[in-house]
Order: sequence, then structure tokens, then C-alpha cells
Amino acid sequence: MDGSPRHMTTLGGHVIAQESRIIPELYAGPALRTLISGLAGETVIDVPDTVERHVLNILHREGDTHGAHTDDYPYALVLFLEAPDHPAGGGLLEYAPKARSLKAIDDASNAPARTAHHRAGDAYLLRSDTTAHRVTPLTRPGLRRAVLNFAYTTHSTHPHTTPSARELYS
Ligand SMILES: O=C(O)CCC(=O)C(=O)O
Ligand SMILES: [Fe+2]
Repeated sequence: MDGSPRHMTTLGGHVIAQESRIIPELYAGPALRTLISGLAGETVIDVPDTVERHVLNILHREGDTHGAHTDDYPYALVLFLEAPDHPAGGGLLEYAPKARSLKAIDDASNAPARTAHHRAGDAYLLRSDTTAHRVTPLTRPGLRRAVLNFAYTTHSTHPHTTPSARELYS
């Protein structure tokens, strides 16, 4: 992903499946999938890959950041367990929809990239395979940002996984 930084602690879905009951149940149950299909306007299905289907990303040191990338699967539901209360703490989502490259986030001649601040308890749904996105660095020691990312695919999506996902989560 253009060498963008990954300064964070991660837990892959296969480990979460061993350690947690509630997270795999929430992912496998019909309620969330139905909700997301409604929001997406198309039927979403579980990701077969046990490593990538639900992951935990924890930014917990000053400067920790999840650099620019697109995801392997078309939809990501991101659930905030912890986040800086104030945007000045960093951990902001920056995103550029329908990006031809990751540079779209910084390309001022494009439609400008958008920024979003979230708090613990928030969630957002992202078209994550075609939207370039990143999380800005935490600005101070002591701040934390922890999210669960639930990935969903569709019947018409060709399955593919990138080496970077393996490097991050397994
Ligand atoms: O932490 C976020 O808001 C985004 C997470 C993300 O992009 C990912 O897990 O692929
Ligand atoms: Fe992502």
C-alpha cells in the first residue's frame, strides 16, 4: 500500500475466534448482516477468510497510525471501543471515495478528502475497497483508539487477499 505506515497493535480474526464468544456471534448472526445489506443497498455476505473477517486494531502510543490503504473486501463496519474524545487527539478517519490511487487522499485537485472524528461507541460503514482511507496519528501519550473491523463481501466480488493483510493480522 505505497509503503504507508502501520504503527499499531493488531489481533487477527482467527485469534479473536479462539478468545471471544461475543464477537464471532455478532459477526455470524443475521442481525448485523441484514442491517448492512439495507444500508449498502445490496446483499452482503460473510468473508470466508477467518483471519480478515473480524479484526482488532489498537492505536495506543503517541504517533500510532493506520496509514493509507484500501481493504480487500468491499464493506467494512468499524466499531469504536475506544477513541480520543477530542479531534485534537488524532485518530481521525481521512478518506477519499472512488479513489484511483491512494494519493487521492492528498490530491487537492480531486474532490477534497473527507475527515471524520468518532467517539467510543460510534460505528461507521465504509465502502472500503474503492475508498482510500487512513487514520491520523495519535497526538499525545496516553491516548488510545481501538476499533473492531467487521469485513463483508458480496456474491459478485472476486475473492482476493493481499499479502499486506496477512502481514498485519497473522
Ligand atoms: O480504524 C479505522 O477507522 C479504519 C480501520 C481500517 O481501515 C481497517 O481495519 O482496514
Ligand atoms: Fe481499511
